[in-house]
Amino acid sequence: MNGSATGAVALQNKQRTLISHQIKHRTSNINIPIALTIAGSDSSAGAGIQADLKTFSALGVYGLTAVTCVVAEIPAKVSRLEPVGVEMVRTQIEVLAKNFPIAAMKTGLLCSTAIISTVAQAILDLRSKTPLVVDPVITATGGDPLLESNAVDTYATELFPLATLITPNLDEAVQLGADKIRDRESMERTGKEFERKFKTAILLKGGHLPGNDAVDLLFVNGKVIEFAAPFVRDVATHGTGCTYSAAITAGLAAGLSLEDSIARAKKFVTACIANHLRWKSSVRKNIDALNHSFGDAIAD
Ligand code: PXL
Repeated sequence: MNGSATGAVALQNKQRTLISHQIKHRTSNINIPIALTIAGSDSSAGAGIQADLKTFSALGVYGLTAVTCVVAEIPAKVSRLEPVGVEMVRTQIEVLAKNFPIAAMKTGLLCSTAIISTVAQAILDLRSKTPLVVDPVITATGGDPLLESNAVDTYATELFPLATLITPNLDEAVQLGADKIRDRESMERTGKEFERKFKTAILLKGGHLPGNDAVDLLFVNGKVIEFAAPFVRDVATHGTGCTYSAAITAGLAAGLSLEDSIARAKKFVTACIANHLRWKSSVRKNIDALNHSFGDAIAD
């Protein structure tokens, strides 16, 4: 080794020593709850598994992922979507469930009938009572279709019966068989009908109804519970559904009740929108992204 190389190694060692002195070692992380997301990858990282992982981290939960499809997109436009093979989807779920104490799970974009069926069977095979939040993703925020057109029935027959909570927005509710929802009254009618039909709790998200608040209604055990927050205007909100359902899942993983998980998640998603990031794009006017990075501030 020549003189300058020896000097470089000595410097590296010095840096290493300095760094290791700065890091506090904490090994007792066994109490960190674990949540699994079974969802698609969004290349622009505002939605999908990327949003789920950021949300889990912000809320103090360790996130695991089973990837169902890969989407090349920016917030306003989907360019290409490729499903992952069903065996690969099944194996991801199986190895994770065998090895980690998963405390709650969610599904996001499942993209095809075959993947919905595979995920439902893999979850059934776990024979566990782990809470499951199903976000029935059908269309991207920008309007592009994400789910095979005939796959909606498979949701209803195979996956919904395993769910602790289903979280449709108003458009998804219509695609799942509801009449058009125009007001609070038709929201209540639809939610009650869905709770009876799908035999599980429903969180119907009314974000797009007129008014100053974004109002969501939880239908559980025959009761209706309202969650409202001021509507944040003039932000492109790609990924809010994923973030909301991931935050609910994080709450369930941490042992909160369904109602408390939703109340905290509503605050979290509203704060992510209010504190959004914005960049100027060379091709379009702006790119907005949710800001997931301040979970502690709203956690309690
Ligand atoms: O926001 C819905 C959604 C869910 N999952 C993935 C997505 C999108 C929207 O584009 O890409 C992977």
